[in-house]
Amino acid sequence: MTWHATVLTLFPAMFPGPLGASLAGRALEEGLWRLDAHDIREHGLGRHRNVDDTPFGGGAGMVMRPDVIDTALAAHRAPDDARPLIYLTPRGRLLTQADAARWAKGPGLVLLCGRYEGLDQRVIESTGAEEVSVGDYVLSGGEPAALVLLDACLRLLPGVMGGAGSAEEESFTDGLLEYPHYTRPAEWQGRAVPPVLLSGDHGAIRDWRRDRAEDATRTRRPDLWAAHLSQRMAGRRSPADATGSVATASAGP
Ligand code: 6GU
Repeated sequence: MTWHATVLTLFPAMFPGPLGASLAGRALEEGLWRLDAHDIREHGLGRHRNVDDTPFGGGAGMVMRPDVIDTALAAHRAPDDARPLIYLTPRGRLLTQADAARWAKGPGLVLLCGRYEGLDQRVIESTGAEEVSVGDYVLSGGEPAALVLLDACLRLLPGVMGGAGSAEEESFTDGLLEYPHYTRPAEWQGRAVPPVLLSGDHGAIRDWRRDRAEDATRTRRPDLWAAHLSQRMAGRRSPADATGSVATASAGP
């Protein structure tokens, strides 16, 4: 089965949006993945197709009604649908590369995009939707976040990228920011390319790139650097240590 994304939104015209261009767009045309964006308003109530109401307890903004969301979900997601249901919200846990890798291996995703102040809490709970955020800033709705999440998954699908971003390269920069890149001309506006890159010494180039990746991570992203270091230490530890038994000396450098 082809990887299938279903999006529930008040703005279906935002899809595929930027994903219709470039590699994901080509892959969509080739049938390597499938996208259905549905308008939640089609399930709105009354003559005005209302989807939201004022918050109990007062306050600013509007809240999307649980009954409307539930009906929209039921219409576009079969009871036996194995795809994870994700609600895009700045209250969610932060999206990671590991999420994208896991979801890319699965059958696809159902993405629920909120507007206004968000969804009634009860329908989040009753559907078991996973709440995901794409960063610590506030967007006007979940749609751009859904596009970001989809892009992160799509580039990992077989055949979507032309074999670029190979497994070797990913393990080389495992948990690190990328090293800087250079191309012709070798000198430009008085700036030379680092000489090692012109040396033809592939061992030295590998070491230089590794150093630059580590430096960048340490200085720009101390959070990633700390995670990388603890991963590195865990990798050196024996399986017995990982289970919490008494520490023994680890082997090797
Ligand atoms: Cl998923 N939604 C909105 N509205 N804002 C966000 C977000 C999501 N992730 C970061 N900011």
